[in-house]
Amino acid sequence: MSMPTDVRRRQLLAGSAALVAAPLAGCATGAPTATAAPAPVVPPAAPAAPKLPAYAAWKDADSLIIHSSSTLETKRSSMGASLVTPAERLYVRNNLPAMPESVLADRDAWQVAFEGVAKPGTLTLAQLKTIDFISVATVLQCSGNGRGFFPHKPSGTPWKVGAAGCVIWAGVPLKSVIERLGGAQGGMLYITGTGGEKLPEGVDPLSVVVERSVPIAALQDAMLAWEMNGAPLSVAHGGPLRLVVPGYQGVNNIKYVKRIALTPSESKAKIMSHGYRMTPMGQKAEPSQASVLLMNVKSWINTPSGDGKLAAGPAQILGVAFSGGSPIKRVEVSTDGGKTWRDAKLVGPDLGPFAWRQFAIQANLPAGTHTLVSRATDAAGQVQPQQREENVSGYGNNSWADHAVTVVAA
Ligand SMILES: Nc1nc2c(c(=O)[nH]1)N[C@H]1C(S)=C(S)[C@@H](COP(=O)(O)O)O[C@H]1N2
Ligand SMILES: [Mo]
Repeated sequence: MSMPTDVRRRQLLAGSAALVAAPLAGCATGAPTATAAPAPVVPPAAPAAPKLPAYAAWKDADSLIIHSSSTLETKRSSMGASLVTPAERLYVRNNLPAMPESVLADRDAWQVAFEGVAKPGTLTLAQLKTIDFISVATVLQCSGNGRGFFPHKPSGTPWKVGAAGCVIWAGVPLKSVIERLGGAQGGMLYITGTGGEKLPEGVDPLSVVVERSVPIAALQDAMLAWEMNGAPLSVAHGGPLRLVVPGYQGVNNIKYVKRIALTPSESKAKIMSHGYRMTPMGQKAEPSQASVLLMNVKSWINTPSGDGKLAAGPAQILGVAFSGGSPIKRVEVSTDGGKTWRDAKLVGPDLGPFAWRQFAIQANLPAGTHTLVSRATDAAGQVQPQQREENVSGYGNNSWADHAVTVVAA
């Protein structure tokens, strides 16, 4: 089913009460859409268009898979081919309901408490802006990106490739703020960031607060960002102020950051102690298991996306590759599911080790079915593996086989 048809049909049917009540099975059925039946035709299994949540109403719904009001995924076919992901298409993931729009009423008045430094205290965003400045491009990726390819169907959003984007931040280096506050107190091993969401009442705050600790070495690159892609940070992406830890998995990039503490140990919050752990199959999550910290080397193809028709013959294959802060050195592409490989060209601007690199390669795709895969290697010599690392919650999937695009050229 081609996308424009789908979109038109959704528009045609929007507002139909009968449709809203219909089962959401349409896309998977492969039901023909180009029948010559007389109008009005309401295909029995037509999908109701899920709506964007209010805090993200400005996003481009056609580019997104709306899993829920707190999980929006960029379609593979909407990743674009010019490096930076537009905010309108960038994925969203909220563990707690997004903060109200009112937090943006007076951005400069936003306060952050700093602890574990020689001179602890609270600084406003206005004050933070006077300390120093940095702008960095990073890949923002949920550690559950690719969960949808795990055969055991872990609980959580079944993201495929679109819980990731490459964006440009502007803000202040955290290091400069810490220096301004007299430097770290002795014995501090972690940077612990706390989200500003209002917590539900009647539950242990540690069971719900979004608070993550990253090794203090991350101070080298960490920043407090108030702008993304040239615009003041939206509530959807953590405005007015967000902790950005370049190279680290999404969850470590704390939105609405209200507290930064240098700490001798990891946060006791559940999202740190038991959430986001690489729990081996058949086991329970425990603090002793690896936490999702640095991103691993990964790439995938976005064009062709597998949606729509592909004309047999010469084709342009495009995709993205990144690692957790080591530059991408090489991307190989295979059009036969990994039997034979050729080196792709790295193209487009190089926005540094935390951004993704685009790659391109021309291929001849005769009529038939082709399995397109890509495999990235970073400057540290890490090679994207064929297989995912199995784990209970489906984190860290960088398997090249799982990210294959199957196309039928005709
Ligand atoms: N305060 C706060 N920060 C948060 C979260 C959250 O729920 N609350 N979710 C985390 C997770 S799991 C991810 S993947 C990213 C998502 O960032 P985005 O919604 O801007 O794409 O934010 C992280 N930071
Ligand atoms: Mo995430």
